[in-house]
Amino acid sequence: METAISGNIQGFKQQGEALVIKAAEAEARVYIYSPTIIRICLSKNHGDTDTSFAVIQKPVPDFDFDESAEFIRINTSALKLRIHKSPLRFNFYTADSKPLSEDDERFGTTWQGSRVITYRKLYADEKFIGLGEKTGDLNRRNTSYTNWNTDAVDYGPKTDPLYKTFPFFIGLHSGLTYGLFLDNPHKSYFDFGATTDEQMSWFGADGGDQNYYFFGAQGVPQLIADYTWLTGRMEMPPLWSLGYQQCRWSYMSAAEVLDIAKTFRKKQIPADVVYCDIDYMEGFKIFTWNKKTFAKPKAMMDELKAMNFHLVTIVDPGIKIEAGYQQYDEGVKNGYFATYPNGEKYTGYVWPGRCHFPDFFRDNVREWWGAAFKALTEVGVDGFWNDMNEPAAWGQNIPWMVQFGDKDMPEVRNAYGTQMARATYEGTRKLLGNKRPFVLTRAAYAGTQRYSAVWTGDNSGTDEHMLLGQRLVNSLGITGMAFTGVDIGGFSGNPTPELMVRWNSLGVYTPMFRNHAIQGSKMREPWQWGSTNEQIIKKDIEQRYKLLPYIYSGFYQSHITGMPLSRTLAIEHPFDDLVFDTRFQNQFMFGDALLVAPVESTRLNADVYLPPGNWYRLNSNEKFNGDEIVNVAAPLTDLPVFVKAGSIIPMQHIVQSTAEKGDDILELHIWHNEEPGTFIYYEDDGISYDYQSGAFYKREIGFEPINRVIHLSAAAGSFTSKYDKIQLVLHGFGKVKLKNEVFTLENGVMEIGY
Ligand code: MIG
Repeated sequence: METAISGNIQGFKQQGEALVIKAAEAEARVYIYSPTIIRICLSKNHGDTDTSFAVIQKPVPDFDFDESAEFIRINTSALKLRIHKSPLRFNFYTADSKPLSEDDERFGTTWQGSRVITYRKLYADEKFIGLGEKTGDLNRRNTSYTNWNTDAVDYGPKTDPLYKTFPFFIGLHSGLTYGLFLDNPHKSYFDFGATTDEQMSWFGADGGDQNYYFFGAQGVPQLIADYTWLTGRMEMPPLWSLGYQQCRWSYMSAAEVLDIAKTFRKKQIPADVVYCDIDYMEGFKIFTWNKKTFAKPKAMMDELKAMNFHLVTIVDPGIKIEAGYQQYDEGVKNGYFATYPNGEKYTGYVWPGRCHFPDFFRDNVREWWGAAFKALTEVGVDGFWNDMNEPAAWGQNIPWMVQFGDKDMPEVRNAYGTQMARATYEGTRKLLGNKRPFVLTRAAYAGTQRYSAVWTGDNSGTDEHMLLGQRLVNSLGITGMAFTGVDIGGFSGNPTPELMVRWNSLGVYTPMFRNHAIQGSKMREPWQWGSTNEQIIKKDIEQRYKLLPYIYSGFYQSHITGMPLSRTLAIEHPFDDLVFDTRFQNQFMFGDALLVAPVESTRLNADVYLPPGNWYRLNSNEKFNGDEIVNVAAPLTDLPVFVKAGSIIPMQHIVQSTAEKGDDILELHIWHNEEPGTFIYYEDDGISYDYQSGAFYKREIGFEPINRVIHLSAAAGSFTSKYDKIQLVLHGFGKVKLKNEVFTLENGVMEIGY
């Protein structure tokens, strides 16, 4: 096959929002989205429509450029783009002309048949982070990846691809940061210097346009903010979904589901959510209830509700081929299923047997699918778990000619999961009125944060998986997915009691805290591990509930800026080599204040890298100087968690579920530092969309060591806090008069001296 290297420019002109550049092999279109975001779309044949599953913003209407003999020059306030004319190359610089990212001078963008690849210059000290749910190390230098959403049963620490596609990475070199998002759902490739002799980095896809967004903001948080501005941010999640979630494949009957919920309440172990995996259905038919084992779903739901439990039910895309089954009949009648080019419906085998698959790429199919959730919402279900949407069928190999929307399978496979999650979200959002649905999906493409949370699929019950799962969560956070979780305990296999205890303690600091296990495994609920372990797990879950005011405020940050709760240390310290050291690469900040060090269950002490600053151990207040590797005790009762000095953490007293109002007291924990500290506190009803029209409660909390004062700004928003009082809890302040004082919460400015 001949390789076509994009040749010299033949001409260029402004056309609508784009600068259109004609070269021998292709046409390039350049768009500006903001001073720090420039889009390049290279194509041999641009389509008439410009659609994206991910991007929700529009380019600026026009922009200035000029030319020299060698270059077309485009400047924004933050970036310089130099487009080399002969041959066509795209090079990005900072406003003060430092190279950020440049085409490989020799090759630039090339085509081999429909496959398009861009070769880029690799900088000697360049590191890479991102790509979302990808195994491997935090620093992706010298590795390569493929995006092709796959039901990655039994995946290991090196398996690629997994379930999701997030073609966004961040490059770090010379003290500079940049980001690159290849918005192309075809099978795609990223190589971060894995090529022999580290000659280049490269990215591209099997087909479609070389359509990429270049981000030039300085600082990883700024890049995440820009990427999530472009692809959207999550809504506020239902507060109940941040509580403890108990899942299993499967609780086999309504009686068993209720028994699980009752046991949590009896044992006073807080929890908010229980799940129904595939066995609640009649013959695995989506949107049905098993007539024998779940005979009275409404009665079950009423009982669950009375105990303050929410139920999440699973749905798979495969619709059983069975005349008389409503979804099958409707789907056939209206042509809602994916077909072969001759119009015949594609058939695959999954749990129900022979199935057809909804074509979620069509508006009317998504609407139909969304409306069908009535069978679940009408009895009171408000959480919806989307599984098998890579899409997966036994054998996995869907023929490449199967059509979705107006495309063939390989052109859009990577976006199928997102389109299913979107249909689920949009449908249930309508059905639930003003209530927030909780949607959880396994497969996803960039932008899924607008519709759904994600989990990392079928992991295993080993220490290695606990650690790699944390890296997946941290990496998903870089690519806009702030609401993420792993199967705590590991999906397959049986964890040791020690691992189960350790993993639950890490779950406290995971955006979604969900326990799940494969069919046939030993039961996993907190009381299955002996009474001593039960007490430890209970304490950990209680810790989660204490931290909910802090966690919810953290989700508000994700909603407003895209910053995830679980943050690799590389976000704040991109040029600190120790952060990428494989000994410390799993460490992360959980929100602004907490540094968490995951530790295997077999090790009872750990080396922890504390970045510059002062730190306190959360559970003992022991003080540490940062910029140090410290060896600390890591008993199963106390995962190494540190608080950054100067942090403010709002906490509440233990409740059994998020529906409980508790005792009205919001604790304000402050860890002393010489520098002032601030925290944005956010609260709303946790259930409805009223926050979007002003019904929230938000205030800045600060402390100033020089003036010895703690202050709260006046409360913004029309919501009334559920807390009436605040209690100051001061750590590391030495002898002060107000150590545990309680104050009435006022809405105006509050100043408290200490
Ligand atoms: O073929 O619904 O990843 O969480 O329990 C397995 C049964 C299908 C895979 C999911 C897992 C779920 C399981 N599902």
